[in-house]
Amino acid sequence: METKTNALRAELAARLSAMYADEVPKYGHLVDATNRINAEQGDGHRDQMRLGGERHGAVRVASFDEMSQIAKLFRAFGMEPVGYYDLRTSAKPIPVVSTAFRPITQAALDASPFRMFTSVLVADDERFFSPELTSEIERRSAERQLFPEGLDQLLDQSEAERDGKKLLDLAVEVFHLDPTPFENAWHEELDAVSPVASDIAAGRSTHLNHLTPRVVDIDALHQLMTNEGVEMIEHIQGPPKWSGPDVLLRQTSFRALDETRNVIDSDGSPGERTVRVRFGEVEQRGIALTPQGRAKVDNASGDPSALDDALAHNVEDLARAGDAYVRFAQTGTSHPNGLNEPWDLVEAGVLAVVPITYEDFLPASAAGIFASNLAHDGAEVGDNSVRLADAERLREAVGKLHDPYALYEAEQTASLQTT
Ligand code: OOG
Ligand code: NI
Repeated sequence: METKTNALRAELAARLSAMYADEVPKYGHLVDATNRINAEQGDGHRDQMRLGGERHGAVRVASFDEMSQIAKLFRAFGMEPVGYYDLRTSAKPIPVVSTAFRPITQAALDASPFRMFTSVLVADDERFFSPELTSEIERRSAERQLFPEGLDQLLDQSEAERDGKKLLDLAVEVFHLDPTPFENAWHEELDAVSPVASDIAAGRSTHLNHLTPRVVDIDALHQLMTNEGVEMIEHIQGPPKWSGPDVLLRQTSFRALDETRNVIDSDGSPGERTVRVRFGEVEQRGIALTPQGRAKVDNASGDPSALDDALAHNVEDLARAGDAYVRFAQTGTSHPNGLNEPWDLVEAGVLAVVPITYEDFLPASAAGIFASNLAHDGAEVGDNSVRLADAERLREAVGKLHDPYALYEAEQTASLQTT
């Protein structure tokens, strides 16, 4: 069953990629530039086999009920909710909270690492929305139907009896841009609060907001796209380029492009409106860091020399210092008597360490990606403090939120049991 699910996920990624390149042609250019860089520099990369097919996507939904539906859909593709991100706490607050649906076992990640960063509009956050606006968003979103006819019933079937081809067709439809005109005045009202709110809640359904291939050298990619005349966002998000191995996640994107959408004006006449919400992103993934390692990166605040001072410069020392997660693997050298500690065995050449790739997201980068691609910032929000209650609502909506650190820790521990 797992093999079938993995194949479905790989196929979903491929189908969405083709659909998105069709809807947003510049995305095709980005994938092409990424493939050129990976072809030049990808040889010997530890995740080489996963570079070509690696994509993450992003979608946004209007309510916690819709989040539940999306969770049900992704479960059929072997994608589980991992992590909680509150995008309202950033310098430019965005009225959403998010999780990422992704495979969680190493075998599933190797088969197809496709994941979806999924955000839900917190429509009742009074820092953004008036009570009237909240009830209007809630009323309209309760009437929406994210799933095409037949999808919900299909998801209720057992995996064995489910028609995989039908599942794929219907799933792709969920993320397709709905051409139905939306009400111009309603879009405007939401847009005044945040262009993210109008993107999510003005229409009748959701759509893919971006897709993201994985590149081995994001600085080279950023430069290449710029040289080829594509406007990129100003800064690569995430830890700076430094002299040690790649850590966590770095991301950049081409700027969201103007798209024309059909609208209905208040007098009922058809019209058009330009929106700028969809873009193409690229990511470079490095080793997963422990909370301690992560704190060191956060404290370095983007300064490469501070990072050089704070972290060891090779994978083995990063892991030995408790800053990064690794898998331990047998080298074939025989095991001397009396040695049991993993690091003693590494010293003796019995075990080697292999970095565990970071599979999650970074809230500051996610907020940066959101913010750099908006036509405008939206209304000023004074208070961007944390509201934990929404983490609980998200968890209830999706059933269970996996803790990313626990997954990496378990992977590292399991590798010791098989050595
Ligand atoms: C999500 C932005 C965050 C990432 O890669 O950090 C994200 C969105 O624009 O909906 O995808
Ligand atoms: Ni993204």
